[in-house]
Amino acid sequence: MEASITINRTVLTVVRGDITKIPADVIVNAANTSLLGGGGVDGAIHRAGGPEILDACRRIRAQQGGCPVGEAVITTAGQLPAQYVVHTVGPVWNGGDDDEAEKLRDCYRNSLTLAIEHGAASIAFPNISTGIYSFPKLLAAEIALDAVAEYLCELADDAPAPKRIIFVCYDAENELIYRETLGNCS
Ligand code: AR6
Repeated sequence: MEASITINRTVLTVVRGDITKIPADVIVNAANTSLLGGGGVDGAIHRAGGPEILDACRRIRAQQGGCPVGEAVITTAGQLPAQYVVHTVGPVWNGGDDDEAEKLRDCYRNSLTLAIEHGAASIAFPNISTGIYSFPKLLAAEIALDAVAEYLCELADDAPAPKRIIFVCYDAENELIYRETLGNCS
């Protein structure tokens, strides 16, 4: 069952599943600064999307030398049921005194900006930094939902807005946390 709320002109939805199977205009990847792939959702996206995605990441690397933490780049989605993949680099959790919260907010904001610039009506986010990078899941969910809600509320009335943002939770704990956190937003 889906949980959802509407903020401004956008429906926010929480689903459980594999983001590589979600049909959306933009799928967001939790990448690393090298942009050369890795484990977790990054590995799954490159496996399912095929080599075109890595080729595009290599071209970006050649131009700008990777992607700093909190920033985002956009590539083809290869064979995925999406038009684009936005690769953003979440912070490694380091106890909380290293601006991790602000860096995670930046991931969501910068990913939204790139996706909207590319005309995305639907955007799917994974739970950035909550796997290999060990960000506490509840805090990460609160930051994700707050950053996205604030971004949508700040959009001008005549600015393009996505119709749908999907928070894709892979594990049961994140799904429960997101459902509860989303419930507290309404
Ligand atoms: N679909 C949706 N979510 C997934 C999937 C999937 N197929 N697979 C895992 N997750 P992680 P991070 C969830 O570790 O913490 C990589 O090696 C997972 O349950 O993928 O940002 C990169 O190259 C978790 O909730 O990303 C970086 O080096 C969430 O995705 C590093 O990991 C994020 O977990 C980034 O670490």
